Amino acid sequence: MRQPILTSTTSYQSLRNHASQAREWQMRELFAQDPQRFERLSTEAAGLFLDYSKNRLDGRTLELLAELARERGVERLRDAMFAGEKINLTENRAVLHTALRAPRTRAFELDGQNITGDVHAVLDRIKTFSDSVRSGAWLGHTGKPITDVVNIGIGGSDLGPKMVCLALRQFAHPRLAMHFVSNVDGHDMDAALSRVNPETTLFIIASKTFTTAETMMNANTARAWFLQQAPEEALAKHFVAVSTNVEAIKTFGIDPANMFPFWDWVGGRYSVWSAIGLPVALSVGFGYFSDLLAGAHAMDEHFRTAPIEQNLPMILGLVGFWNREFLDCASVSIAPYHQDLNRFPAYLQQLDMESNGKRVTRAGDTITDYDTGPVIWGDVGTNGQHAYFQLLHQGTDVTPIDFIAALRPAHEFHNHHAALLANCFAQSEAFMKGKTADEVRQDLAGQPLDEIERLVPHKTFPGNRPSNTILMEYLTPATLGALIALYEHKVFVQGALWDVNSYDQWGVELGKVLAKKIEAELNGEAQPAQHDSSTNGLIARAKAAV
Ligand code: G6Q
Repeated sequence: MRQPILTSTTSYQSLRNHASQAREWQMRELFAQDPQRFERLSTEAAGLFLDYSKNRLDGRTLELLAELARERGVERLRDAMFAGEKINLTENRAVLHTALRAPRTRAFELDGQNITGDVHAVLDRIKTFSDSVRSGAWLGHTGKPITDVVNIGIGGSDLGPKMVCLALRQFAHPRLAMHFVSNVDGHDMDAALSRVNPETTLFIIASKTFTTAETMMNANTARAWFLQQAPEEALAKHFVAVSTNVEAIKTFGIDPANMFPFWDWVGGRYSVWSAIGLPVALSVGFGYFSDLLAGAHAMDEHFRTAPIEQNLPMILGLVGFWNREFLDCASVSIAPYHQDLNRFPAYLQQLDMESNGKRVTRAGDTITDYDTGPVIWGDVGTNGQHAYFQLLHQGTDVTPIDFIAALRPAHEFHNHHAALLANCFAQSEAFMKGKTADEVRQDLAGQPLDEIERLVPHKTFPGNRPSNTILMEYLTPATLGALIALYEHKVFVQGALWDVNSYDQWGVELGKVLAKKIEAELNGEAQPAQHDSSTNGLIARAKAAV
């Protein structure tokens, strides 16, 4: 159904009027005027605490944003997603990653069928398989236990399991080393194969479609490498597949008994909860994998039932929408102050940008008068502080930041943890407060006056720069699950506000076909086609170098 254009809605127009004043607000003053600001603008659920008080908004802003969410039917669309309606309109698919993390007792309907049984049947197989690899009962073809797992996949079939395995390294099995090969660049495969022994390596070919060119090339290379050192019948002990495409798996030579299925209603970037999470179950064990799912489910229940004003994903989505739409913030920086979350920004980059990087509405109308998904980027603190935080503090663009931290460490170097948290909190304070010219003058007191005045503009910080802080007690499978689900639903909320289909990815599909023609030309299998002079020139240089 065609929605009214976002900018024509009553609540959007009220927000626009409100924003003309809010743009002038100084957060320093908002904090000074309201000693309860932190209490009022923070909330918690599913083991996560969200402080959103360091944003340029007040209670009225939030009321208006909640009104907008109601007018845009965000709750209605959320309910449709949970009910298995085919809200991915361009692919005519349901969006049911939430069903992957629901308990056995909870029914999820798709086309009148309860799918929870299918989900748990695959989970049971993941448990049996991961238990046997971890215990050492599953043996390689020469009778040795598995020591290395190589996951071959790309995009959604790589980023999630890789990020989670790194984040949960404290829980990992000591005998099993995890490797992830995604890039078609042979250096990626070369690096992994140089570290493993075919007798003790398990390859997981992870591809929803089982047609993705990079993954197929990598899978074939891994198989050829393996078969140079082992007989054909050994494949069954060393190659398993995760996919929705049984036929393609058989053609590749993997026994369907070694295939872990999932379904077309699971989007690639939402698939870590499915069999695509097999590397996670192998690394941390099925018990912790279940805790990851349970943490996400707790966030699902919160998202599904809590009123907008107390709903973490709604709030995070609405505040981000405010920054993007009314304060002109074109990017968001993700700053986990936790080394084990070092792949989290890359993971969110795909989740958010592939979902909401769209320029037409769900009905196909071109969006001309508002902005959609921002650029997502970042790195762990404190590293980022010594690199790009300069631009965040003093550049001409205002970039909101999400700080993420665990209150307690999983190590015993407590002085390190105090230093880490101190940096995290000090940064958000500095972004909010900035440093006035008078404060700089006080700092420089004692130096010659003309020298002070020369330095003042350089050492002044505008402040008033927005940030959220998300805290958890420990980084555990459950809190990580809740954190990922929080961002999934945030992306949902923003997609609903912007009226874009967050669940297709035609830009990614384009990439899957684009290179084929040139690859054939580079390999001499096709005559050079008529490209532009730049592309022709580049192809010619590459051919000359062979
Ligand atoms: C995710 C995207 C994309 C996809 C990869 C891999 O939402 O669609 O990143 O996951 O292109 O696709 P396959 O799993 O089909 O190989």
